[in-house]
Amino acid sequence: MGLKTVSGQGKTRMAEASALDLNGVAVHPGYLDAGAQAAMVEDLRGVIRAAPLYAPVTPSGKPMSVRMTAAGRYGWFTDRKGYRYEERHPAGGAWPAIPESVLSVWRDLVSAERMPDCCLVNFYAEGARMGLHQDRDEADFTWPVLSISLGDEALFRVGGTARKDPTRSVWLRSGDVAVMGGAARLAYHGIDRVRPGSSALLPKGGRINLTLRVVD
Ligand code: MD3
Ligand code: FE
Repeated sequence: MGLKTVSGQGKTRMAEASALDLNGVAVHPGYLDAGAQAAMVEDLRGVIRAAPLYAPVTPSGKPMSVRMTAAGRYGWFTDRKGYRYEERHPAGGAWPAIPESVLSVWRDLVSAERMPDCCLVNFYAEGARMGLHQDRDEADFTWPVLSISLGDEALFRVGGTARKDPTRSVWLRSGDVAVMGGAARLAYHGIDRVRPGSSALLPKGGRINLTLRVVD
């Protein structure tokens, strides 16, 4: 499948011919080439320097295996008090700006009219996972969530809007981008496992996932 010219928001650009559909989630395999991935990781090093990764705790008191930070006006946050968006990192400072390299993916695949308020940064070391859940702490579900995968491959699972709905799985690889819009915006989803050593992008291994969200 080759490239084709597409028009939208008054501009014409080259785009992939198609995305894969996984229960309504549009997966764009290899959306970012190796150079774009490396440049994005450099930008994320700046984010993590300003807002270090921390270990979130669920409202029930369980530590999450994924470490997190964020960029943008809001960061998604969890502790004993509950799930919510916060305007400050737990150390007290405002979150850093979302890098332009990241915003440009949103502009290209979602919209140039409205930018995301939150870029949640999830870091998966070996053994980290994320249980099946919905993303529903945002005010407006008409905006999609966009996800960018960097580093080691991860087994992504997505179901329907009820927890009992059947699920399908796909390996997300470094440079893949997924867009969850329409009915899939409230689909249950999670990460079952990460395949250690499957990518050389991060020198010490692991996986970074970015999720871009419109919060309010
Ligand atoms: C499907 N992150 O941060 S990204 C999360 O890879 C989260 O770190 C996973 O789930 C990760 O909340 C999965 C893909 C994703 C993100 C949001 C979705 C899939 C989604 C929202 C609705 C449906
Ligand atoms: Fe999620």
